Amino acid sequence: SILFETRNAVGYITLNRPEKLNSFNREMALLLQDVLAQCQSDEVRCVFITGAGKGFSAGQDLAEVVDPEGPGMARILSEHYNPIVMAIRDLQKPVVAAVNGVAAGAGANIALGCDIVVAARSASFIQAFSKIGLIPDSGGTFYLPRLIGHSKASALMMLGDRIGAEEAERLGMIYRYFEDEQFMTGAEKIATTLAAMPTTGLAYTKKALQWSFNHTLPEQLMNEDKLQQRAAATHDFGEGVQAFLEKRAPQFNGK
Ligand code: LHQ
Repeated sequence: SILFETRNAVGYITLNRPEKLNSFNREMALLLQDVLAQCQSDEVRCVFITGAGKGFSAGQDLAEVVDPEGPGMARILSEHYNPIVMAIRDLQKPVVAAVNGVAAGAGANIALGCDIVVAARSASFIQAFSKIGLIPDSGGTFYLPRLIGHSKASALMMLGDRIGAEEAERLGMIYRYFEDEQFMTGAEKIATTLAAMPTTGLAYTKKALQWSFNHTLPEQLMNEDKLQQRAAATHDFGEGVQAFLEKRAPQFNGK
């Protein structure tokens, strides 16, 4: 239920249960954790997550929740979604969510926990949880208010409205949308561009942004200083400066 391949230093992950709109059952959640762990390899310099078929992901497979043989509520977050959200956050490289169609519930919030979220114009986002009596999970209550502000996050999470990709871009929930015909090319271009950039510098950028969620300005300035010195010690910084001075294209190796 997950496809994974590495091309041009991009780890392409495809959620692949299209007949159920790529809703997550235990198998797919554990497989996603496996492939995210494989993405720690230095050969992968950018991770790309998309969905097979017409949806991105409809969130939790609701049939599994009521299945007496299923994992049960006590395990779904701790064993399925929380490790996925943390794995995306902890990967030392950019993770791009390419939202090809509807992203609902945990499917929406896994996307929002990625570093760059792009969507096809026909894609949509639904905080579907409230409609079945649940609370938004998979990091949604952390990321969404930080992305679009408390009032909009609160309304979207309580009403469970479906919002389109254009609106999601306007709200600042996602980086941008592409027309459907240009979507895959545009999204993959972002990933291949990132995969050829200074990976370590991007990893420090990701760290510094995460740090800003719960630190003061003086702490943040100190952290920028520390990370900047580490960035300046990388091969890619040397190469970037050298290439600029020699008026040639840089050859970054990610280190
Ligand atoms: C599905 C699902 C689905 C199973 C479509 N499950 N089959 C955490 C902790 C523990 C418990 C619960 O959850 C969580 C986290 C969560 O993610 S909660 C939120 C769960 N997700 C939802 O409530 C969304 C449910 N889905 C929908 O509302 C619709 O499917 C949307 C609006 C996403 C898409 O609508 P349509 O484009 O009209 O597609 P569809 O409804 O016809 O779905 C296509 C098929 O996929 C259909 O199967 P069928 O056999 O009838 O063709 C659906 O039953 C199945 N499917 N979502 N979550």
